[in-house]
Amino acid sequence: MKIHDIIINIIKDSRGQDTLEATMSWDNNGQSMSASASAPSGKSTGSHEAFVLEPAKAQGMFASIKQDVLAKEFADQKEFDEFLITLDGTENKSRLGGNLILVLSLAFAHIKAQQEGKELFRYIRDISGLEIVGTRMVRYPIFNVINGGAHANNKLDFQEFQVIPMVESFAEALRIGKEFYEKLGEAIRQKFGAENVTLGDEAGYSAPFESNEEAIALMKSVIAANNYPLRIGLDVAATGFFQDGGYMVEGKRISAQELLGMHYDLIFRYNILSLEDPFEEEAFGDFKTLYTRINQGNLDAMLITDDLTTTNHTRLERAITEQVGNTILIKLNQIGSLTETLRVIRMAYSNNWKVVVSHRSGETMDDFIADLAVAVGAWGLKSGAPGKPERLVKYDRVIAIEEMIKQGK
Ligand code: 2PG
Ligand code: MG
Repeated sequence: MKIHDIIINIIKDSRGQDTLEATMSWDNNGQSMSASASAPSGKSTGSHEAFVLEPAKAQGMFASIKQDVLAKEFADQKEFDEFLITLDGTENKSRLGGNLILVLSLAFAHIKAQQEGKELFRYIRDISGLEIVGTRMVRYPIFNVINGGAHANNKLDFQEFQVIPMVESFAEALRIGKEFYEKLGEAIRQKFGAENVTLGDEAGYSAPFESNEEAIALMKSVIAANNYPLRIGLDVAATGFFQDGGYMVEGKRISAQELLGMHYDLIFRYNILSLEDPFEEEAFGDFKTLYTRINQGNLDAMLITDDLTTTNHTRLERAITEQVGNTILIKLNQIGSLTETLRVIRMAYSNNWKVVVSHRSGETMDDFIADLAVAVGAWGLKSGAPGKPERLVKYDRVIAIEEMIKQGK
């Protein structure tokens, strides 16, 4: 694949912050074709994530390598990504920037899919090295309907309070998710007064809840009142309230042991389906203790690692060896290229782990993660509440793909 031109622009993300967008063009027998990709950004970032280079600096950096990239011909995605990774030469992509490498990697995937005459999800599936049977889709959307932690200005320590529709079709799941989101909004406004309710970074509600459990209990009451087929999930994002060896929960410092008891109790009483980052990003041992107790108690809760594993092969290897959970959160920009992301997913699957593909709290209108989630047959796609365009485009793209697959495309 010969790239004709690449332009790196700076655009705004959903928080109004600068981020990178790459537009790549190629020559299709005299006709110019192009595609763009942009980088999201996290707020509760793990320390082991790829380095984010300030967008203006990344633009300058790109200017210095542009001719090298355009001069080469790339056989495939792997060759392209590895070329950039080698050019960068650092452990965490700090020279070129993980964000710069990522937008280039994703834009390349788009134009390579164009060249091969494939939809993006088909292209990703074909290069993934995974054996996904038939038309297996992403299984569940995960809607973050109440925002706390770093994503909202309220007292909630936990970052994300989610619902997951237990239905077959993704379109039906989205319909239920939207309906629940509206009903929950009414209940929250009624409880706290409309003037005290806002939206957090991921379009979930933010309100003056006194405790994490109060938020969960309200969700549960709306689910029960309407008989929705919804299970509850949480992203605790515990690194965010880990201080001097303890966890600051509801104004009190508690130990890992006490937090573990709190998690187990919530899982048990609210039939929680998924629990992400219940402890801080280095607490492999505490993850393992909780995971063991979940299994011993025969609870069907999934334990998801995000900041603990940061879509990183070495971190996942350790998590698997130490048996700390059963699901990895996948974020392209934590590692910084499509090739490395697919490698992590292969490793997860070959060790019977599940995969949840995720957005970031600072997002753009780029819907690449929807194609990725479908391509790898992810268990879940986490893209916030169905309430803001940058969140909805991802869910809508899955539904569009679902239609294409039905029509045999
Ligand atoms: C998370 C993410 C996305 P952020 O912790 O899972 O919801 O948040 O992008 O701020 O790291
Ligand atoms: Mg998380």
